[in-house]
Amino acid sequence: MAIHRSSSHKSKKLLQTAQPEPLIYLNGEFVPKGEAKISVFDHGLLYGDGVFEGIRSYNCLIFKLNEHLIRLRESAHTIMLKLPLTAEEMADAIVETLKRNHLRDAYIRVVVTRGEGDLGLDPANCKSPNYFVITDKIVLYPESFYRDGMEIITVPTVRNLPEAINPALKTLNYLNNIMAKIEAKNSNYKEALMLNHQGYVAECTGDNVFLVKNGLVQTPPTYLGALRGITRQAIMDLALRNDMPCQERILTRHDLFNADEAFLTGTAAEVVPVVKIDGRQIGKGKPGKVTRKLMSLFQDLTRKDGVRYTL
Ligand code: PXG
Repeated sequence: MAIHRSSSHKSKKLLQTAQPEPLIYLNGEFVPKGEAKISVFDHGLLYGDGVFEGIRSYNCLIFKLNEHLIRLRESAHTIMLKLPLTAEEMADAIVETLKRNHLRDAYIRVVVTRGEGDLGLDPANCKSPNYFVITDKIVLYPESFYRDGMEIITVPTVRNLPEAINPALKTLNYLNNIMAKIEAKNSNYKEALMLNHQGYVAECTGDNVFLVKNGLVQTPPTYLGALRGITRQAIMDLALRNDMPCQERILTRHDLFNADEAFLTGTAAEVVPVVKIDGRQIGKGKPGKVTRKLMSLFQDLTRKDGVRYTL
């Protein structure tokens, strides 16, 4: 037993020298992942009280950084959480974290919690927010989804009511989406379509939804219960700039089932074609022409548009 332990300890050490631990920017300092810890009394953990953003960089270009930082500020403003850093300071922290971790292509997670406090909901218990930036590799859907399209399923969990926890807020309270994800996975699907309380299409657990019908690109208005996705906005802009009419429309499942094409958008997913929903084939059952065009335009955009950094 002792021999086994010491040998596994040694191999771990060897691995560590080969690959240093990622650095996390935590409350103004860079700390190795293993030491990046916050209190069990943090209200982000105790109550989901905090905000976050998920951002990507492509070949040393941070995509839509400003838009993400604006959304972070707006989420924080609504929950009356004063951000400890200005947008410029946050941008600098993100760039520095990417540099220190030598990442050209990354998934960037920015989190600000209410901070450490007493037990009890009152945020006034918390003296100062905890904030951190994680930069990591991004895990994508399998390549086959982008080539052949994916299948999704509508789940029973209804999207949060905008009058309760508005889905426009990117808060640490993601259980609504997690429940939907669990339900999709219980049925062996990777993504869930969520409806709002009136039965209209809202969004997926971490992606916005689009359809194409008779050449018109459509996505639900966010007031029905969806995040104002930054990829969603980029796709709407790209469509309009490239002579593809695009509108916000109130959509039902029926509209989706009978669309010519459908796709999802999100920072993690980018643009992913959907070819089957609740067992109904969408269009010809393979990624459509408009979807493929938008995927390609989006890819071009991520390669030329963004905040540049050097390693
Ligand atoms: N809806 C919801 C509920 C989201 O959380 C989107 C739509 C797409 O928005 P953007 O701005 O990314 O186009 C999101 C974003 C992850 C992950 O780790 C999730 C998101 C973004 C990045 C990473 O699962 N969700």
